[in-house]
Amino acid sequence: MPHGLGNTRSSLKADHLLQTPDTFIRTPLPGANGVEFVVHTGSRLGTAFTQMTAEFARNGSLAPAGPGVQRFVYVLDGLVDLEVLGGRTSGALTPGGFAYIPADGAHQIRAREVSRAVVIEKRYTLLAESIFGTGAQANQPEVVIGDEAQVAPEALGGDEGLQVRHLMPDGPGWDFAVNTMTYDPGAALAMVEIHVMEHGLFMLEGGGIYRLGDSWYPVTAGDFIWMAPYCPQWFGAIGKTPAKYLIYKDWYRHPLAT
Ligand code: UGY
Ligand code: MN
Repeated sequence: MPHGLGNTRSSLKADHLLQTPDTFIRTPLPGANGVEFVVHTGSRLGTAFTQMTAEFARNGSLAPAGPGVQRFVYVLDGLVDLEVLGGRTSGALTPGGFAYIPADGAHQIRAREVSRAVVIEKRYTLLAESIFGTGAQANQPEVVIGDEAQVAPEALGGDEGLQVRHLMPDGPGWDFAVNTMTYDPGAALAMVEIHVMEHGLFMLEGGGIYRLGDSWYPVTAGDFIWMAPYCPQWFGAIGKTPAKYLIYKDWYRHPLAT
């Protein structure tokens, strides 16, 4: 029965959202042409970042990010052209390709064919607002274009079964991180994490069990998860193929920074 008699794995609680594809509703957004969005999380849910899946028709294009807003794009399917205006940089992103555009960086994103991409946006928190009483200098974020397959993995806490790829540069200039985490079948986080950072997570491959707060959920490729600050979290991979997810977190800012 298509409606499943009201059943879904999706669940919204005060400190987390599991959103499964059967509950996705598409919406247009102003300025974008030929793109439908699944807005997974954002200010309406009380998060400090926005995460969406953008579904592009051929030639579909995104509007610029808002003033002061950084953008990160990770291509899931298709072929997406990025041009950073001023002739400085451009790239053709295929699945696993990603790009970061700093706040107010003029750019164009257009799909050359039917495509799908994760789009994460966050208002930039100036370092000066976060280091109280100092005039510390830091690298200003710059455009990043990359391919996840070319990023060297690191074993998490020495566990070779759990490989992390850091897609963003790390340093005081950058106020968020996006990583992929790949779990061999049977691999798991070594601990239940409880931390100040919030997460947006998109399941790319495989599946397993996610603990969120006091609930345990079966999750699989295509699912989205939001975890609020301090949401207890743990994942164990189940199945005969690796489980992999893309995960956002706010990073490197004093908790009193706006
Ligand atoms: O980076 C993280 O906090 C990551 N280990 N969290 C997670 O996978 N839920
Ligand atoms: Mn975490």
